[in-house]
Amino acid sequence: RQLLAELQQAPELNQLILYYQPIVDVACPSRIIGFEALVRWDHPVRGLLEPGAFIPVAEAGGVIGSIGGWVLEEAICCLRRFQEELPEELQPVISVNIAAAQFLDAGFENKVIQLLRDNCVHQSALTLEVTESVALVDPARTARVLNRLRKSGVRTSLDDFGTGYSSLSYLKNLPFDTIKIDRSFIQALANTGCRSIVRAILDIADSMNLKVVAEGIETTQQCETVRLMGVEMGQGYLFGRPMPERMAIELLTGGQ
Ligand code: G
Ligand code: G
Ligand code: NA
Ligand code: MN
Repeated sequence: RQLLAELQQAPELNQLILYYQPIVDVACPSRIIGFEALVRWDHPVRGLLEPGAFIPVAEAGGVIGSIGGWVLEEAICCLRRFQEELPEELQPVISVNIAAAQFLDAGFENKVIQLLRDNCVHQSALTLEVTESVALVDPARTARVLNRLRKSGVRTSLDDFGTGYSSLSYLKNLPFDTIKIDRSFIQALANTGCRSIVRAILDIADSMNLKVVAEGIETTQQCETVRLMGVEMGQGYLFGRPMPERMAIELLTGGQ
C-alpha cells in the first residue's frame, strides 16, 4: 500500500520525530523521573500522525525494524544531549517502546549496548518497554534477552500491564524492573472492582520487588488515589502530554 511505501522511507527522509511524555514521582509531581519516547510521523500531506495511525501498519508490513531502529538511536542521542545540557541531578531516564519483531531480532541486545557505548550514555538511563503480548511471543527467549540487557545495566519495563493474557505465572520468570499499569484501570478507579485489581497488581509488584508506573493519570483525584494505594510513579495528561525534546528540557530546567 501507499502508506507502507512512504513509511519505509520516513526515517531516511527525516520525517519521524520523537515526543517525550513525563513520568513523575506521584508524591511530588514536579519531580520528573523520566520520559516515555513516543514516535510521530510528520507526513508531507497528512500532517503530524500519531503512532496509532502507522505503527500497526509498520508492524504488519514488516518495516517496524527500521522505524524501531531509528527510534532507539534517536532516543539514545537525546539522552546524550540531556547529559551534555543538564546537571546530573536533573538527568532523566528515557523509556523506549520495543515491538516484537525488534525484540526478537538476533543481535538486538548487542545493538542496544553498542548504541549506548557509541554515545557515551550510561546503560541505566535507558528503559526498554515491552508489552505482555511481546513478552509472551517466546517467553524463554524473552527472559534470556531481558537478562542480558539487565546484566549490562539497561532497565526493563512491562507495558500495558493487566490488558494482556495475564497468566501471572510467567511474570516470575521474566526479569522486569518496572510494570506499567494500563490506563484503562486508572480511568476506572471509581469502580470498586477496578480498585481491587490495581491493589492486586501492587501486591504482586511489591512481592516481586517491581517498581510501578500508573499510566493515564488525568485528574488530581486519580493521582491521589494511586499515591495512597502505594504507587510511586505516574504518567498522564495531568503531568504533561507528549512534547518535543526542547519542551522536555524546559520542563526539566524550569521546575527547579
Ligand atoms: O496513537 P497513540 O499515541 O495513542 O499510540 C500510542 C501507541 O503507540 C502506544 O501503544 C505506544 O506504545 C505505541 N508507540 C509509540 N511510539 C512507539 C515506538 O517508537 N515504537 C513502538 N513499537 N510503538 C510505539
Ligand atoms: O501503550 P502505551 O502505554 O505505550 O501508550 C501510551 C499512549 O497513551 C500514548 O499514545 C499517550 O499519548 C497516551 N496517553 C498518555 N497519557 C494519557 C492520558 O492521561 N490519557 C489518555 N487518554 N491517554 C494517554
Ligand atoms: Na509504552
Ligand atoms: Mn502503556
